[in-house]
Amino acid sequence: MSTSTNYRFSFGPWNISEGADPFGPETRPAFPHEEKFALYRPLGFEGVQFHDDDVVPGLDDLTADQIVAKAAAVKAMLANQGLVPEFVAPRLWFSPRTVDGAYTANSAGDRTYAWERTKKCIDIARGIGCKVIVLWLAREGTYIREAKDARLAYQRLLETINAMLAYDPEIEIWIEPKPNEPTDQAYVPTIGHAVALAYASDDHRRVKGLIESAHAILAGLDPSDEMAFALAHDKLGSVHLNDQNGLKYDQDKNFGAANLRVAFNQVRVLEDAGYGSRGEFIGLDVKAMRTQSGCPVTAHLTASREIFLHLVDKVRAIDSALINQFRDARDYEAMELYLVKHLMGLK
Ligand code: 3MF
Ligand code: MG
Repeated sequence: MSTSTNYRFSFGPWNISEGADPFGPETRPAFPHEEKFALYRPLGFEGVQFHDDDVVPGLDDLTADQIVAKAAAVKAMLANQGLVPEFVAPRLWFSPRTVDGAYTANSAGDRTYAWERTKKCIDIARGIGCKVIVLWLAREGTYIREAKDARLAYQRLLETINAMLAYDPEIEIWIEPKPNEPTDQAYVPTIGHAVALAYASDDHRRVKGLIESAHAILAGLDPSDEMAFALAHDKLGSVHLNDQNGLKYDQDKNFGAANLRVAFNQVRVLEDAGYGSRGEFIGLDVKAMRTQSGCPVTAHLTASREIFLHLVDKVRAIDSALINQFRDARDYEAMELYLVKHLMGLK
């Protein structure tokens, strides 16, 4: 069943980047961070995804008062621009104190740093009027299995989630699973792992997931089935739509650019579930190609949004009576031909 959701879109300021990769430096000048926010509305975006230090740069070196003051200024800026903060994520992968992970680090001192940083992240979210913390558990995993006690690591993740729920009774936590990169193996590789953690927590209604297309593909899974699983549990907080060309480094390609049918199915699953009707965002996490010149680069954002909206039209134009006939007859060959021709714009 198709809905008529009016989708609203979000991205994070890191999506306007300078083209550096592990093998080479920036290829474009930096566009000033504070000026990125004026781009959102004209590009068709309303929601801003934040890392904690996108709101308060250098927060490790600031006092609590300084952090509160900066968050208040960002809140006012967002209001002026007509923007909504979608979530704040603690950047727990950059510091020398998170080299071996954050909540699952073997070092008690590093775990303490991670918790202090997480509380600051929650304070920042509160300061900008946002009730969602996203946990991309970047370094919660291992390069070699023997490095950590994996059972203990899961307990530590659960303890952290419970401590966050208790620290602020109003926040939701959305876990963004990813199977690898930067670690060899991550502890929360799929939405199933995230949902298990949610149900084990002290208040599962406040623990959900954020599914990134590329991360699901890296786990060898179909993003649309991952989304459907989360939706079946009412645990799809948001999405990071993008694309990924096979099992290689996390590419964050434009939505639909590598596999249109996989993208179509994500849109179909979201549409069928009425995703977005309660204000959920269509979040993008897409990276401009290194070869692209200009400053700021935004074509990858508008392209991904445009492709999403075209796919919404495609989903709404499906002949569902015909699909049901094919299902009843168990004629999936005919169903597939119909769908591929539909995607190609053929009758
Ligand atoms: C890593 C990611 C991250 C997260 C972001 C918000 C750079 O693969 O997808 O984007 O989405 O940190 O949690
Ligand atoms: Mg992401």
